[in-house]
Amino acid sequence: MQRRTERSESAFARAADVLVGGVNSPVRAFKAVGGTPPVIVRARGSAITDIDDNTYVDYVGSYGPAILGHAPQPVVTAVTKAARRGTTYGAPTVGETQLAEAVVAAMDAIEKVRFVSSGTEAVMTALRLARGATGRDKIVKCAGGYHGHADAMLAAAGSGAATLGVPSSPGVPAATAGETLVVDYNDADAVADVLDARGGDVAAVLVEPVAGNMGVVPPRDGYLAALRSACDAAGTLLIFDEVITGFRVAPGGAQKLYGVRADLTVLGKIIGGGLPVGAVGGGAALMDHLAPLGEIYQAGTLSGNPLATAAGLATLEALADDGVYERLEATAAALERGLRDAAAASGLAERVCIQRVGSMMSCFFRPPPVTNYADAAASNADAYAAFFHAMLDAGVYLAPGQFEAMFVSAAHDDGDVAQTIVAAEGAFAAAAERL
Ligand code: KE4
Repeated sequence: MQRRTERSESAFARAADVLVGGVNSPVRAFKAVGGTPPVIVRARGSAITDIDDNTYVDYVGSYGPAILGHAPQPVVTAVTKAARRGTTYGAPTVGETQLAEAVVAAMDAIEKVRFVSSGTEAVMTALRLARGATGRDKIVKCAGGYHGHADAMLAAAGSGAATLGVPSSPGVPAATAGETLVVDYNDADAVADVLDARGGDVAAVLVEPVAGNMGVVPPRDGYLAALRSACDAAGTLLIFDEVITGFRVAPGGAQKLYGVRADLTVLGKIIGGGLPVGAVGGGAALMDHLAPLGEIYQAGTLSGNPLATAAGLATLEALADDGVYERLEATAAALERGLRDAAAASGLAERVCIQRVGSMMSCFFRPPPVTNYADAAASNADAYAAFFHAMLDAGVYLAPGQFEAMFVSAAHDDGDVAQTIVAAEGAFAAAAERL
């Protein structure tokens, strides 16, 4: 497909005059893959269209929220109706209660919820709640785990694993990063060792139960259960960041899929149906430490916004329909098989690593397996960039970075999968030249 790009190029140049890097979130700027990002004008179902009128099969899905596909009618109807009643009141509404009830009904470990306006804000709230409730300051996170851009989360591994974190961004005080201990994902012994040594100082272990920000990396058998046991032994809270996996990998999130309950759960993306919603949830006794019942302060002008909660509720109601998750699984499994076949056709069967959990998956340009961030970081970024651009030119829109996930939606059909596989045959050939 000969993509026209003139209008995107001029629109993006105009954006760069007033928006830093032309974007409002860095990944969108294509720095990891090069080139000019298509400037999007509309999306419907599995398709997304740019200002040059190129239409693509979309596997970014806004990095997770668009599990129903774009502009699903139930969501459009709910948001339109809500907007006619006003966009925000700064007061209690029935809609936020209904969304919270839907979350509580689906997530066994959640009895109460606090809504906020982003995943970052939800993680910030969960960390403050954990620290306030335990009286402890340290947080353990995994290298390659992304939990939003709050200072405490912008901590990289210090020298050697499980040492005090060091800032991974200018502007983060060393003292703040130093309150974060960084271990490898999928290394339960590292967490057990840290908690044995410092458990009395550690408020919480925070983990993406299925890693989605180093590419898709599933938990090893027993890993999540081992974290649960280690936290129980140390009196440390276990926080699952399910901003991606919540309502993605199962109606009850990764907790339902793997049978391990978290003390606090962070949600976002899908529960907002494409509008700004984040949430932290947990047992009532723990959650009631938050103001106004408890002493731990947290607030937000647009938290529980009527449009956002209407979009979220319509999304969760649509996901509750019979067969949705079965269809997501069938489509994603067919796509995975097709991608594996396309890779093999280019002689890459043993030189790429495709990993999938439900309707989220990644293709790493390195031999399998990928079990942690160090494995993921050893992928060939040039090969990914070649694959990405070949797919884009063939009408398939992937995330512009190796460390993101591909998301299949309920709107993707057999035709989309067939088009994607044909595109992948050429794209793997292009990538093979870089490997
Ligand atoms: P937001 O603040 O972006 O709503 O959520 C932060 C967050 C928290 N936890 C997890 C597991 C997440 O994946 C995210 C955000 N994910 C990225 C995609 N890797 C959002 C895309 C972006 O940064 O533009």
